[in-house]
Amino acid sequence: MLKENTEQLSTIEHPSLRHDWCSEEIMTLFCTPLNDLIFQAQSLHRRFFDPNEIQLSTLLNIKQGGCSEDCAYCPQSARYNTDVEAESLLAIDQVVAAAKQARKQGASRFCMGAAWRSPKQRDFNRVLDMVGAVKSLGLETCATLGMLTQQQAISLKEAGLDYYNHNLDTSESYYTEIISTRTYQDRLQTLEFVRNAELHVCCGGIIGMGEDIDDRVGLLMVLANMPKHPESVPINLLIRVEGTPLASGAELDEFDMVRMIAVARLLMPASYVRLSAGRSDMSDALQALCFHAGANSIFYGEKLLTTDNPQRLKDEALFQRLGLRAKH
Ligand code: SAM
Ligand code: DTB
Ligand code: SF4
Repeated sequence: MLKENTEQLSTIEHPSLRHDWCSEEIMTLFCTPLNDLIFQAQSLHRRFFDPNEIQLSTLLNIKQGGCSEDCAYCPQSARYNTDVEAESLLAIDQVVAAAKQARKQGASRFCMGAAWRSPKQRDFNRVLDMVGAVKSLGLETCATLGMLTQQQAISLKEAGLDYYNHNLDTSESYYTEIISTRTYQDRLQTLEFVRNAELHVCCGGIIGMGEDIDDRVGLLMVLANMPKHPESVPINLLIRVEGTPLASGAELDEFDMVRMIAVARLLMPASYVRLSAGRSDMSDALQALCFHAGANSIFYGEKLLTTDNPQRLKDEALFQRLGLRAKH
């Protein structure tokens, strides 16, 4: 079935996509009765995607812990006392073995994450080799390594990288409550370098960090008004990890996740919206509602970076019950 998003993953966007959203319009969507919002999102979703197909990405933490940054949500920051041990960069063989396993289990994309502010040259050269090796297995490749220079983005593209993940996390104004060691502008700069290098952009954020609806509006407005929408938009539910400053925040109303996904779907209809971190704490029914609201991608495999993700067999059973298929 030919869907309208076939153009999104090429260089030209579908002509109906908008990049001029204002905050009032987005707020109106957030305040729409849930039944109406989901109906709108699901209707638009069907114009661009097969509604029963879900893209699967498997994550591997190639460099765990010991990070210099102070992101208040993150168990890998060296500033917080969490259970996460600092380790050195994995060897290429270890990465290739994990990628083969992910491919065997049905993932279409393999995402390599490193707990860095930005990559150092020696490490970076090894990551380039990892990207080439994973690409040659026939998997789509994604990396999230922190801030990049323009040249690093170009080198990653040349090595065979398909996607670069770099999240804005929240609105520009709430960002300073969460991270002090780099600015929103720094993040936007890296995203621009990634785009210039003709890599696909994977960019989203986290809800449940104590932000208000205006901050969710602000984040989605920045994403939707980029010159080109990110091809992939991960929506993470904060995992409250013991030892991090956000460990004891208030729990979120679960329908907030559904709304966030539905609004992301309406603003960026040709993008993959990923129901990302936090699925381990969600019921099957809530996840089903998120898919109905337009989520069409997940992280697949028992582990995210340092925290648990649903067991593979549990996800397979859920897909079976919902009649969902993995995208190849
Ligand atoms: N160090 C790189 C960076 O920050 O750009 C890449 C890895 S970093 C762990 C990738 C993303 O994971 C963060 O931007 C954030 O959105 C997400 N993340 C980290 N800890 C999380 C948590 N406790 N709950 C939900 N999402 C989290
Ligand atoms: C994204 O948006 N979420 C992923 C991935 N991109 C790198 C990471 C989630 C991390 C959750 C906390 C952890 O496992 O350490
Ligand atoms: Fe470091 Fe990334 Fe965690 Fe921030 S989110 S502390 S940059 S690993």
